Amino acid sequence: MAGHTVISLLTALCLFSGSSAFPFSKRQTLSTDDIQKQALANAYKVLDGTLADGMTRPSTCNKNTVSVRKEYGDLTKEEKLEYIRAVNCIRTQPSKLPAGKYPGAKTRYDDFVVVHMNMTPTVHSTANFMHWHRYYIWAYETALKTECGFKGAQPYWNWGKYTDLPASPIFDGSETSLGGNGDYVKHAGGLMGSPFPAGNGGGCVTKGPLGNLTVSLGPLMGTMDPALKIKANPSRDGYGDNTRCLRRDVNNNVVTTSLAPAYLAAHITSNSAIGTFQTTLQNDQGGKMAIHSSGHYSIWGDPGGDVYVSPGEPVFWLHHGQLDRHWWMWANYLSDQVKSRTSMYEGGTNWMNPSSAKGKPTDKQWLDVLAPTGQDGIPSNQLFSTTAGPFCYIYA
Ligand SMILES: *[C@@H]1O[C@H](CO)[C@@H](O)[C@H](O)[C@H]1NC(C)=O
Ligand SMILES: [Cu+2]
Repeated sequence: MAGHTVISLLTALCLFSGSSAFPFSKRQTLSTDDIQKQALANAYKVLDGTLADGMTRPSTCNKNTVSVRKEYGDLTKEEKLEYIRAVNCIRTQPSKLPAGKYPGAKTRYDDFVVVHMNMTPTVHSTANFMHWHRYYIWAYETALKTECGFKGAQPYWNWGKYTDLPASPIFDGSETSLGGNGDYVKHAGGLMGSPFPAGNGGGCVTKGPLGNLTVSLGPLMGTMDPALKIKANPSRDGYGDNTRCLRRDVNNNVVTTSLAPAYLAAHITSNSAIGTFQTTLQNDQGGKMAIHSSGHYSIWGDPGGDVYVSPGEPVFWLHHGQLDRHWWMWANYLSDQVKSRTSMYEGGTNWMNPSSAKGKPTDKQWLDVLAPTGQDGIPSNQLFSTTAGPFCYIYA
């Protein structure tokens, strides 16, 4: 079990980093809103067959059936409450993992955390990083639908939209939020990667619909101040039952820098190959925290700041939904690039080994007990498009 080996996040993030600064070579003319509009228009052309993306898709996925994932703040009150209901539901369904194997896995929600812990070294800083997480989020959305009767689509968090994240519809602590910030406790700032100061939370989340929620798996590679004395897991692999409160330190430290709309647009428009797109997304750039880590450390906390256990933070799915959208926008916003970008695949197969085998588009991806029946082991080349293979969704 690779989870036994605890390496520093800094090391992990730096493994594939080149020395070059963020490539701002092209003049920026498009905003993230422009990019979204173009990507959506092209995605519809792909669906009606007037633009080829090189994928074959079933006729059952079309303009009328495609599911539309929306930004959390754009959901109606009823849609937000329905999402919260479904999240609370999956947190009370029984685990489908072998009994006793993972004592901390008490609910169906915990199954998603365990599988992520198992997969961490082979799905981060690897060729399948975007593909596996797309597949994983879709499995979560599918479980909400099939196991909890969820009627909506998985929402995302548009990073660039909120300059005051603790006051955003996601975190404002209101009845339609995904819980508030953690209560304030004095703690040191983050030291991993590019250091950042502590925010106004750090303690248990006690407000909002997910207030007083507990987590039991991990920590395995927690990043919070040791002075907070977060309980160590009884098992070295992090799978033991370590029931404790969900902590957050929702903060604005990186939202105005590496999550600012202009920076995000530049990231999309200045990387034409998936290799540089992925590495610049995941590795800190010239003192700026990487986009992927920035989303995680804008929530931070326990287990949100723990690369293995982070899906235990319920907003994980909105952050990674946006990451999937960022990739979708990159692949789709230029009509003459849709076909080539859709099938681009580059990188290794293990984050701790830069000379690990190169990932191949035919490599199968695994979800274990999370996969809907008959849908495990789908190759990466069936996960290239959000409207082909097992998927049928777009972003609005
Ligand atoms: C969480 O627990 C505290 C202490 O028991 C209580 O005051 C608070 O109302 C609870 N919050 C929620 C959202 O249930
Ligand atoms: Cu992950």
